[in-house]
Amino acid sequence: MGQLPRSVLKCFTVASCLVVASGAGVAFGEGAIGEGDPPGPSGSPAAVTYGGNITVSASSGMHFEIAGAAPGTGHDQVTVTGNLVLNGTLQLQILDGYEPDYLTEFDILIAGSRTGLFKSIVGELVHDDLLLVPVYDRNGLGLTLVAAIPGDANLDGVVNGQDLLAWQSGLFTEDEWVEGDFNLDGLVNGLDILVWQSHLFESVESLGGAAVGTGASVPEPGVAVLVGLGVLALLPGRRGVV
Ligand SMILES: [Ca+2]
Ligand SMILES: [Ca+2]
Repeated sequence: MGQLPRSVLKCFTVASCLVVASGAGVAFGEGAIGEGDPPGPSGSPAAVTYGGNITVSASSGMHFEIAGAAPGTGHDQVTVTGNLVLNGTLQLQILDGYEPDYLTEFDILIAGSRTGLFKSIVGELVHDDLLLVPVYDRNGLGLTLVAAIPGDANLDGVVNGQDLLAWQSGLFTEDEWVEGDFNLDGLVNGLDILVWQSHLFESVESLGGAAVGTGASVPEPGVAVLVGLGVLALLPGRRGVV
């Protein structure tokens, strides 16, 4: 029997635990998610369904263990049948040195309806060229993690001009990875393009990785010109810092 909400909805301290679970309040599933503080390295991923509504407060968050691609056995998955309101911190813990193939997807949250986003993320970095990025409502309502190359906004396995276009369209107005928030700080601005620039033309193939899904395409040589000409001019207040 799964344990909700305390074990699933990670409270960083009891005093700051402002997560509210309401509605039918029936939790079922196997194992528990996010037990312990912090969870041990030998934790056990689980899939749990909560038959109500869950609201995550700004001072709290949710914790997910990732050790494989299969929900419930490889990684934590929480299904909320009601409304899910997100805020606070998304805390990821990669177990046992797991290194997913590029573009592997992990549906960690499934919701009847969803509003809000996690405002910060920890534990997303697998290594310098691979991280788990949050993508909302990718496979139905909820949250999916995608194993991505830094800067790959459209998640096609290559960092190129198409990702620059995504960043441009999201500049100063959007707040998600697919819109150009490459450093995952909730803002799309000049700092993100530095991430994109440092990984430009990297692909799953060039990194020696195995791709899941659509695979990599050929980079566009012409993008380098765009980088040199205009990008640094879009770094507000960074003169002398970068
Ligand atoms: Ca791309
Ligand atoms: Ca950003």
